[in-house]
Amino acid sequence: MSLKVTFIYPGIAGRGWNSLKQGMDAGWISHGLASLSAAAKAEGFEVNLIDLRALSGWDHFREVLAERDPDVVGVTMMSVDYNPARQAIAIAKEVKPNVVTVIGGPHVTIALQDSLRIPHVDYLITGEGEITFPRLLHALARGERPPYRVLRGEPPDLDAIPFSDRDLFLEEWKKWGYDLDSPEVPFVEELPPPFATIIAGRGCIYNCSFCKPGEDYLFGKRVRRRSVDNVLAELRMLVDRYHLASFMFHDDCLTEDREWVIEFTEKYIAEGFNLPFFCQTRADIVVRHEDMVERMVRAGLRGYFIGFESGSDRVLKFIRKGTTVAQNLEAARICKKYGIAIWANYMMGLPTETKEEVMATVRMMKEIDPDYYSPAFFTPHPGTDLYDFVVEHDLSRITDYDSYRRNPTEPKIRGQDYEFLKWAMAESQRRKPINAFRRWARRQWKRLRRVTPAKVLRRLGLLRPRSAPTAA
Ligand code: B12
Ligand code: SF4
Repeated sequence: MSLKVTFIYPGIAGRGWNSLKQGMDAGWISHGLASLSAAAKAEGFEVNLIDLRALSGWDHFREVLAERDPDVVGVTMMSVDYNPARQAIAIAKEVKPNVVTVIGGPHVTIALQDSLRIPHVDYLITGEGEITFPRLLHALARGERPPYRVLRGEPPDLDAIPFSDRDLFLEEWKKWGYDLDSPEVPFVEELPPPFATIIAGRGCIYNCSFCKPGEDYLFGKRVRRRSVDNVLAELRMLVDRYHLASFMFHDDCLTEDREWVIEFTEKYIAEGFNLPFFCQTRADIVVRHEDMVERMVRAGLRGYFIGFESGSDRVLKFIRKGTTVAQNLEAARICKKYGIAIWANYMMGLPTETKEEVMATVRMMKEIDPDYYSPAFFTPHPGTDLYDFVVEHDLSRITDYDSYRRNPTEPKIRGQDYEFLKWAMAESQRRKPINAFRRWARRQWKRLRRVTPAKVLRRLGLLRPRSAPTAA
């Protein structure tokens, strides 16, 4: 018997219904589902997707789900997705009582007991799903019902699994009128469409207390990276299929593996790729490996995501970041030297953080003068050591799963003055006049360089417009 699977992407906690194309939270695919879809399709199963972000509300969801009439519903879930995931599963069982419901994703792995409390869930798969989920589908197709509700996902060989199924999302989005001709929504001017995200590996060797150890439960303590050739083959496929013009690596810290990066840049250039790309890195790595930065720029790197986090060395130590303020400033200097855009991630309102330390972050951000600011109020995420610290010290002000989103208006912990933090966050994004002027001048210069004598003559009406029809 062939089974029909409907995956559900529940990511509406951030931007809500009808929110596609509104930034990265609402314009990027879930590689978890896209990878599971590719694995299930490769084994002959019929797969489709319902992305809540593209729908208008629960009634709409109910209607679409009834039309799809799936045998199996698979839901992915970060902690922030708990409420919509729970609601989607309840509706699925209401619409079709004999549908088999399966959930997986970071929250299921990190907070299994909590996930087990969700009603109407038949199976929970922890860890990675590419091998275990199709195995479950085969069993169901044979009419078997595995006796255990919790199945431990077996980590796959990342070079052996098929590439993420981007069409799963793109085709679904198009059904609801989104006119995308890009696999994902581009988010910075340096990366033109068609744009896609790509993952070269899973896991992270670092140990920041606001992030770890949760991800170790998901992917293991070591990083498993795909071969460079496998990643390049995926890029080639993306160029052929979607005319890819730019991309972003999702890896937690791509640059942690210097040898991999060097091999990648060499082969990327040798094979004729020149697409601009962004990736995530750390300040200490940028400082320690300036030569690697230079190689990456030559290959096409246009921007780094850097977790600067704080302008206080005490706070950086407290969160086990393993970097210093001096490294943060030096990394920013190096990025500017090579013309790399800086996407600055940083936090305010950490436990034990004082107002003076927050002001140190404000000052640091003014020095760094990034191209893109990405501040957040510290949010204690389940599965992290800092979450446990917050719980132990009775500091949490999070009353609902929705508050795990990075919402800069929502108080997250006790002992912080959120009015002050809101002000500090805004102030951290106010550029020094000299920096603002430099940026303005650079923009004007860029604009001026685009002006050609022909354009000036056209403006003055002395030259025929380029698109004007010629006389027959
Ligand atoms: C890219 C990314 C994003 C992107 C895109 C997210 C997306 N659509 O997937 C953006 C920037 C939008 C984002 C936002 C956020 N993110 Co994020 N993100 C990541 C990152 C770096 C990569 C995700 C990824 O593609 N992984 C690779 C895929 C293959 O893994 P996967 O999705 O986990 O899927 C595998 C398994 O989980 C499992 N699985 C997954 N789903 C299902 C479903 C079924 C049915 C089954 C059987 C199995 C299964 O099988 C999959 C294949 O093996 C991860 C860290 C990481 N390295 O994973 C953090 C991570 C997922 N994000 C995290 C967080 C906290 C957030 C935010 C809440 C941050 C914030 N405060 O704003 C927001 C939430 C956005 C929202 N929905 O409102 C946390 C989640 C922690 C938690 N407790 O849930 C992570 C783990 C980072 C961390 N270490 O803290 N994120
Ligand atoms: S914050 Fe970044 S560098 Fe630190 S452990 Fe998490 S993914 Fe790794």
